[in-house]
Amino acid sequence: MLKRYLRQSDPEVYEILVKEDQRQENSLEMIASENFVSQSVLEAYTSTLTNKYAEGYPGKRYYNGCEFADEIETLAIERAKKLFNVNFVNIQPHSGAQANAAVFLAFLNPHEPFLGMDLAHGGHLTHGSKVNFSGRLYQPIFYGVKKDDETIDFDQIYKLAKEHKPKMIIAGFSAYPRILDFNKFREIADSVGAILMADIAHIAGLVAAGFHPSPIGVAHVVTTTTHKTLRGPRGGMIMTHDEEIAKKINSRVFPGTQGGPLMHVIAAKAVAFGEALKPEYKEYIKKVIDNAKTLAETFLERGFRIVSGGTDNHIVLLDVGKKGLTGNVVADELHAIGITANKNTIPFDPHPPMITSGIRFGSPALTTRGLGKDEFRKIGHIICDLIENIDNDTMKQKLKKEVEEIVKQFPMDKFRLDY
Ligand code: DSN
Repeated sequence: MLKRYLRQSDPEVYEILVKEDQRQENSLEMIASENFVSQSVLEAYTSTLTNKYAEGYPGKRYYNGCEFADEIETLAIERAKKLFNVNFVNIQPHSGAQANAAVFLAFLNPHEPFLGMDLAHGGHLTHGSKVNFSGRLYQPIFYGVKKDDETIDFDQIYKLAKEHKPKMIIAGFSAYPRILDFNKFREIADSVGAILMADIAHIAGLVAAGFHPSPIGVAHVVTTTTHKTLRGPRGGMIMTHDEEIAKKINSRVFPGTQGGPLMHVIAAKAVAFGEALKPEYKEYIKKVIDNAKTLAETFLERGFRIVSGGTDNHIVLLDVGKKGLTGNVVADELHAIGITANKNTIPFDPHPPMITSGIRFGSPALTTRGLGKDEFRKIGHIICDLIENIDNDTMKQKLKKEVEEIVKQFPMDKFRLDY
C-alpha cells in the first residue's frame, strides 16, 4: 500500500500525491531538467533528518545534537569530492539558484558588471535576467550564440570582456545542446582578471560520468543542481579547488544567503552520489546521450530544424517556428497526447518567453525509466506527426494511444515508496 499513514490522516493531500504518481506513470517526461530518483534517494529524502536544525558546517554547528548531521554531511561532501575529483564542496545550497546567489555574493559588489548568456540563447534566469536578483542587484552584460551555427560566439565574449571589464564571467546554460569549451572561457576571464564561474546544472551528470569535459580546475568556481542529469534530490552545490575561494563560499552560503541546511536533502544527495559513483551510472549517462542523439536524428530525418543542427548532450531544441507554429501551442498539444516538454526560446527568437518558437526536449528521465533508442525514435515520429497534424483530432487520438502503448511497457513502481 502506498503512503498508508497519509492516506488515513490526510486523504486530501494523499489524493493529490497519488494523482501526481499517476501523472508521472502515464506520461512521457521529456523536460530536460527533470529525472526520476531511486527509491533509496526517496527514502533518505523522507527521513527524520528533516527535523534537525544544523546551521554551520560539520564540527562547527550552532546547535547541539548535530553528531549525525555532521556524519551525513561529511559523507555527502566526500562522495561529491570523489565524483567530481575536486578539493572542496559546499553541499548546502537548497537549489541551483541559491548556489549561484552565494557565488555572486562572494565575488561581486552591487552594480558591478558580469557576463552571462542571454536567456533567449540558452542562458538561465540567475545569469542576469532583469526579473532575477542577478539582474536587479548586479550589472549583466549578455553574450549569445552565432547566427550561422548557433554555437557560442567566443569572439563576442572576448570583445564584451575587453569593453566592460566584468568581475565575473558565467559559463553554463539551460538550453544549449553542445559541448562547452571551459578553457576558452578561462582564457577570456584571465585576459581581464575576471572570476570564471561554470554553472553545470544541466550537464553535471555528463561531467561526473566523463562524457563532457570537466570545468573543475579550469573555472574558479563551479555550481550545479543535484536533481537533473545527476539524478539526485532537488538541490544545489558549489565546488572549487581553491582554498581561499572555498572559505568565501562557505560564509556566503551560510550565513550569507541561507539558514539551516536541509539535512534530509543532504542525506539524499549522499545516496545519489553513491549511485553516481557506480559503474552503472556511466552506462546510464551514455544511454542519455545516445537517446538524445536518436531523437535529434529522427527530427532531422523528418525534415525538422533543430537548434545547432544536433546535440552533444541530453538536450534537443526543436524549432517549431519553421513549421509556422509557436512553442506554447505545441507544448500544450504535446501535453494533451501525454508528452511533457517545455516551450523554450531559440536563438534570435521573434517571440517572447511565454510564446517562443522552440520546444526543449530532454532524455534523462525517460532513460532512467528504461526507454532506449527504439522508443526515442518512435517518440520522435509521434512528435513530428503531431506537429504536422496539429489541427487533426483523429490523428491526435491515434498518437495519444501510441504514447499510452509506450508508457505501459515501462511501469514506474520502482520509483515510488511502498510501505
Ligand atoms: N528550470 C530549470 C530548467 O528547466 O532548465 C533551470 O533552473
